[in-house]
Amino acid sequence: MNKFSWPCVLVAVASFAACNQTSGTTTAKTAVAHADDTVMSCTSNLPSRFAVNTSSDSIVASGNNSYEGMVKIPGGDFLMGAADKEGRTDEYPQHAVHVDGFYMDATEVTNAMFAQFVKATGYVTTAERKPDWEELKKQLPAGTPRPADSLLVAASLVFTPPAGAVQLNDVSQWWQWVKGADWKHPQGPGSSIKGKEHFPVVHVSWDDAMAYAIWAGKRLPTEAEWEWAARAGLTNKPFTWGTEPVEKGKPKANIWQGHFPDRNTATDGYARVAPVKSFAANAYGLYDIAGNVWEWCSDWYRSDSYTQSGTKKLINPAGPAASYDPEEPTVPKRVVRGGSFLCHASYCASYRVSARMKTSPDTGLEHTGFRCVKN
Ligand SMILES: [Ca+2]
Repeated sequence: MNKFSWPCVLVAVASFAACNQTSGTTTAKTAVAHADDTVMSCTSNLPSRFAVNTSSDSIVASGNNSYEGMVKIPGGDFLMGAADKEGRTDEYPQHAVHVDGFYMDATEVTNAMFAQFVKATGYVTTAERKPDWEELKKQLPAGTPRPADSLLVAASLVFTPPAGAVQLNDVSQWWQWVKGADWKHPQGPGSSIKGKEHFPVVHVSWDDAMAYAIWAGKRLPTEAEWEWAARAGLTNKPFTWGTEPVEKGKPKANIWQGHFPDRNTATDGYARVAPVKSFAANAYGLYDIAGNVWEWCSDWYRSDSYTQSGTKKLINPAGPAASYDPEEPTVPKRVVRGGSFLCHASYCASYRVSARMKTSPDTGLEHTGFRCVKN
């Protein structure tokens, strides 16, 4: 088990996991410095993680037009973004948005659902592909040394809790680059999804999620659709269930309890991923829209996309034309939403309906999945 060192993945994780209430900058820079010590610089343009065609060009739609497992989300108008002062900078200002009605998967895509897709198409996920150094180095600064063979392997990032309290600005303390970790082996070789058919699929990249969606005759939600669906008809409430703090009452979502990242009391019943439908649905019938696993959206991420929205109501916004994250300006990123089983009230709190996060589209992690929508 190697400490993760793959640069683009590392950058993505640094940004993704650095979801404290202020900024991910420190975390990302710390992680980049860490990468410099080990393999190569992260300050270049982001290389395609595996430098192979991970697009969904070869995926043929299954032709299945069923709406089974989906719930109808009505169209409507809302104010997108944080209504209170609990948001991070990129959640402001609130701005008026209209979305047309659509259908949304009631649950995150499960291992059983993803297995059907792989069986039908032979699709190989990003995490299962070995990096091609000859292609990869074309996108890195001249003279970048070749990483050790032990790092140029099919691998993914696994949550590995430290033995004791650690600085929260160093995500390498709890993420490890594990050879052989992928959707079928969530904790690496020796782990499996046997008996976990109804758990959400994880270790899927944005490319993987897009490929699945095409095959299923669906698509990924826009960020606006996702937030509208998470708000479930409530106005300016912080959570998909309303206003009650997440720690009060009965467990509302699969998050982290205890002390992050070293002590998880799992009082909600789950230390890692939970089977879908383990917690109550929101008013639209969506399960686990808060917590459990992050969910990919179709949009590129821009930290300033809300400030650029202007005052005119946006109709079915599909996000910016390109990505820009000032914390990692050379790394294109897609939006993820909803938080995960690693979100803790003191550290991340991304189970809030307006919380935004971002990661590079060629990165999968143990706490990242998706659900689809359909017109
Ligand atoms: Ca939990």
